[in-house]
Amino acid sequence: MELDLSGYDIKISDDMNTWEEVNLLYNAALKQIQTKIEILNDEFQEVHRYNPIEHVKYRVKGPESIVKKLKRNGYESTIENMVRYVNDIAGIRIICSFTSDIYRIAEMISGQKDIQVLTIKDYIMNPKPSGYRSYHMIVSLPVYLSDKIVNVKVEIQIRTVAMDFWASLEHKIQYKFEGKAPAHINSELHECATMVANLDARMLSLNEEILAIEK
Ligand code: 0O2
Repeated sequence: MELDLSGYDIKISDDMNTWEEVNLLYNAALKQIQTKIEILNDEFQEVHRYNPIEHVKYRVKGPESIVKKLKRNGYESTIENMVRYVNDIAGIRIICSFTSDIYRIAEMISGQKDIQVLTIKDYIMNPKPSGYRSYHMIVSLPVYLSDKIVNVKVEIQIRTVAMDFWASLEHKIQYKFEGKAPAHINSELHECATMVANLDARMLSLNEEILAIEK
């Protein structure tokens, strides 16, 4: 994916990478993680006869969002700041069926030798005040270029189908109201988030019961 930066006030210092190089690196990191996730899913299918991953979405953050995030956090729009302070330029969202899959997948990813886990935010154990639930990891992995190895950061969000359904609608609502949704909508969303958590717990327990019978 090409980053079109015309029209954005971004300063590129002489000794820093060009946008093209940065873009190439983040795309390369996403490709590598994509392959790793596919292999892990295939292996899991082979061993356990079961697919933990429903689907995966990949994206490189658009320049407008990167600049907005830098400004919001009080940083000048330079490539150096972007690489240092914006952790989710390359983002992956892994959607699975059950909450237990989330932790299994996170463990499989962090167990890979060339992946370094920089931060973990477990919004399933500690949901956000909005009700948002998801498991976030910022990881770093080496990208091999012809003359150097560069460590590139990727944000991995792992959540169930139900959590994803909630997060998409909540995101749309917050976007529509520019983050200031009426109180009754926020409280309805929070109630729905609790229902989603209950649904996930009941579906997991049903699945475990079925698996026990199969054994
Ligand atoms: P966008 O446009 O989705 O990319 P950090 O990225 O670590 O510097 P932060 O906000 O501390 O900043 O990270 P956190 O809490 O891990 O959130 C990162 C991303 O999670 C957000 O990206 C959202 O995609 C998602 N997210 C976090 N909280 C919520 C929430 O309450 N509702 C929904 N729907 N999504 C949420 P961005 O950069 O905010 O936005």
